[in-house]
Amino acid sequence: MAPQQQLSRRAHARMACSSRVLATRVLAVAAPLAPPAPSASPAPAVPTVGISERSGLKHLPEPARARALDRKANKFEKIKVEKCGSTAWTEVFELSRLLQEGKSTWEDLNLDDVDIRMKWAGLFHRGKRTPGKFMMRLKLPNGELDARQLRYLASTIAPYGADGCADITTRANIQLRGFALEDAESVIQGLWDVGLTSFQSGMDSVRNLTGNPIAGVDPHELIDTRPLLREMEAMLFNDGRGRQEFANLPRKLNICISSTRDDFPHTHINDVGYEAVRHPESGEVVFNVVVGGMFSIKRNVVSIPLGCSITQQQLMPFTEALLRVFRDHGPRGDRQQTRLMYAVEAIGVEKFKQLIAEYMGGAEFAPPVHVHHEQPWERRDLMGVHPQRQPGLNWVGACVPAGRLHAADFAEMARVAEQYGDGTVRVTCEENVIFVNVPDEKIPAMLAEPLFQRFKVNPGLLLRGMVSCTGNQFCGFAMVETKQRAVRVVQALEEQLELTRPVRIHFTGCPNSCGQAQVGDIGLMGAPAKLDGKAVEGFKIFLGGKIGENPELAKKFEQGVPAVYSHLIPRLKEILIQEFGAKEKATAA
Ligand code: SRM
Ligand code: SF4
Repeated sequence: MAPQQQLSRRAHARMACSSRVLATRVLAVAAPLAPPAPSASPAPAVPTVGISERSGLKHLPEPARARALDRKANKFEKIKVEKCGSTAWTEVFELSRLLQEGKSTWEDLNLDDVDIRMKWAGLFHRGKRTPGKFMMRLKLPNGELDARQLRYLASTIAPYGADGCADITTRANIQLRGFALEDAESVIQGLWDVGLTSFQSGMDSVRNLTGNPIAGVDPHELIDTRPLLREMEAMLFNDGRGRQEFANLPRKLNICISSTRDDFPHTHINDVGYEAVRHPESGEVVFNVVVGGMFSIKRNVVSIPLGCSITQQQLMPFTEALLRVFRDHGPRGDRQQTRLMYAVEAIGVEKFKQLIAEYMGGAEFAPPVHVHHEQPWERRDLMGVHPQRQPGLNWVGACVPAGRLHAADFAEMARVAEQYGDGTVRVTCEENVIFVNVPDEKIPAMLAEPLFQRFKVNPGLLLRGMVSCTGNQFCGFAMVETKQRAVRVVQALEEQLELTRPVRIHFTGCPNSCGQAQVGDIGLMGAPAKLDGKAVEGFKIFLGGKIGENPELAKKFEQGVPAVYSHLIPRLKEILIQEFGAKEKATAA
């Protein structure tokens, strides 16, 4: 029976099954795939007597254990108590093999494994839109990929034909689409072989680590964020094999390191932001710590200073200790109130900092470093050709409309990166791609490559700043289609308007705001609307997001705007004319 049919049957079963467990075949608990993770600071002892090997309680010390068991704990805590998300990565190979060999069927599967726990292995069942197919989210510290990895990614989605595509994400990462669970083993193994991983990219774990997309070639950076983020990734996730100790956080956690005044990775909307600053006395580069930035359905808030700076030597143990404090002391009740900001607010900033110091064995932190700049700094535009700090070399930023990629694109990016650059690329939080280390003399031939007909190095003033989340093509939360609509709307606006400055338009399919509507000059968030008295797909409009130095979140401007082109395009035209100085093109009048 096709997974689609099985799933609809299973969907009915889900409603009838109060225990939420359908498994008729219980998979044996596989041995952990790798040795224990390296540890920068000692973990508190966790008593495990009487707790099953598979329970999420196994890695939780008190008082987190009590919170996870509390009757007010949210449903995901109950799912984790029953069986830890880390089992998804210890079982996924066996599961995939059993399915492939016909020794197991979709009907044998545990629904919580398929729809929830697999996310710890980076496998997201797209049950609502494409039943039976999975999205695989990678981990890509600093958004960096080399040609071998790009070619491998092409090979993973190519077999799925029209279903196989990929997206650059708003956390400078890659998501692959179209997978059958049967293929998980070979793809994950293949990712490891080329130095990539999908483990711990979803659910209550740390998301992709973001940094400066032009790290190492940037004339203005204070520090190269790549080695720091690679080390952090290796430490937090056991070299991509998964670290069970951090598989049961109260909620997801976003971490970034910013090394320039541009704040490319948006420290203000990350749960943990490390802002590189040069200490005026020692000359050393240290990190001011900000915490608690987040978007959600219930709350959108920028991060607050933790009131300290840390040294480069403290960066890894500090991060590890912060995660343990969050794991052990973070709230596990109402799911909408479990992000880091809630933990910091409940514990108090000073006490939270003190706990981190204690978990580090009595560390001391310096006060934050205040840096005064005489001149304001305009956040740099990464599109186009730019001289690197290495004389004679350039980085080339190209616009990938809405971040959508296909197998052939990965292969072309690999070829172009090798032929003209150093064989590597970086993907950005704006869902674009950057080629690095291109010698001056190779620029003209490189720009003549067919790839740049589609991925333009000098896109229009709207397209260059356009961002879009996944939307209803694949995402079950979406209230609207986003990616195709974003490209079409922006194209129409560029055809009809004369713009004098870039305007960043962010499309996001629902209030989770993965497309960061509150970050855009204009933010469009999927929301209900009515047209001629009938419910239609619509948007809430936000205006005035500022990024870089002194960031601000966009504010709600209007709601209930129908998403149909005949309404949306004229309304956006008016906004661009009234608020952003655009003019109607003479030919379009
Ligand atoms: Fe997100 C959940 C896609 C960045 C806030 N996000 C989801 C899920 C996993 C929901 C689901 O299971 O379908 C979406 C998967 C759709 C799909 O098929 O692609 C999804 N989020 C994305 C991506 C792919 C959007 C994109 O097109 O780029 C981004 C993947 C980043 C990555 O590589 O890891 C993505 N999500 C974000 C961001 C932006 C950021 O990190 O700067 C946010 C807002 C910032 C934040 O997290 O504070 C974001 N996503 C959410 C939330 C709301 C979190 C909350 O605290 O309530 C959810 C819902 C949830 O976690 O329950 C969510
Ligand atoms: Fe899905 Fe909503 Fe996130 Fe868009 S914003 S990817 S629709 S959860």
